[in-house]
Amino acid sequence: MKLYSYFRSSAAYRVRIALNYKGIAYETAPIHLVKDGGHNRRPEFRAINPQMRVPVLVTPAGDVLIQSLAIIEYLEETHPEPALLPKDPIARTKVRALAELVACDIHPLNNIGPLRYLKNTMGQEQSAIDAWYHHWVVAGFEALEALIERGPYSCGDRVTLADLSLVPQVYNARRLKVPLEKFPKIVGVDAACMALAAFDRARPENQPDAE
Ligand SMILES: N[C@@H](CCC(=O)N[C@@H](CS)C(=O)NCC(=O)O)C(=O)O
Repeated sequence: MKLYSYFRSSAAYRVRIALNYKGIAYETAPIHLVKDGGHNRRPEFRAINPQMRVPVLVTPAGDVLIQSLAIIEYLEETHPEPALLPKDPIARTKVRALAELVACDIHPLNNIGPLRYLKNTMGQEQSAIDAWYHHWVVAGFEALEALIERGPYSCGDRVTLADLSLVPQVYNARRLKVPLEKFPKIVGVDAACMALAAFDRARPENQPDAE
């Protein structure tokens, strides 16, 4: 497997955790999202992913897969153990809901493309952009904090897809200095996950393109 990734990309971080957790070997193809206006915008990467985003996973058969949650579902179907989704349909839906709360409702508002648009096209000051970032993380985390029922992980005593979404978002929140004191359950889940080798190996600092 080949993973087009950027060390700080939280969507790629999700997929790195899934690959590690399931023990699937992969090579990293780094795509710098910032240098020279973003190497993801080069024609050679656009030919791989017309959306010009990471992650992209290329399977040994040459299939090109995009969108982190879809890629993780593919990994779950092809490498069912250890499972990232519970078998019970209600429990599965709850796990997916927490994963999507982060991946669909927090992350897109704070992604590099929209933030750049706020700055370059809408002419917003950095302080206004930081306030926007904090606002949407805090709104999402308030809901998540209420939805986490019991630890040590987001949905109980097993790692699930929900944790793969949460941990990269916590990393981003810390990097952008969002205060997390109001979210003890989220901080606890993050700590429990980071104690696992699969999560530790996936962290941005441990990537070949880390700066
Ligand atoms: N929904 C997508 C989001 C992918 C995404 O937006 N990736 C970001 C990095 S976290 C990216 O490549 N951004 C480049 C850009 O917007 O120019 C997923 O989950 O894979």
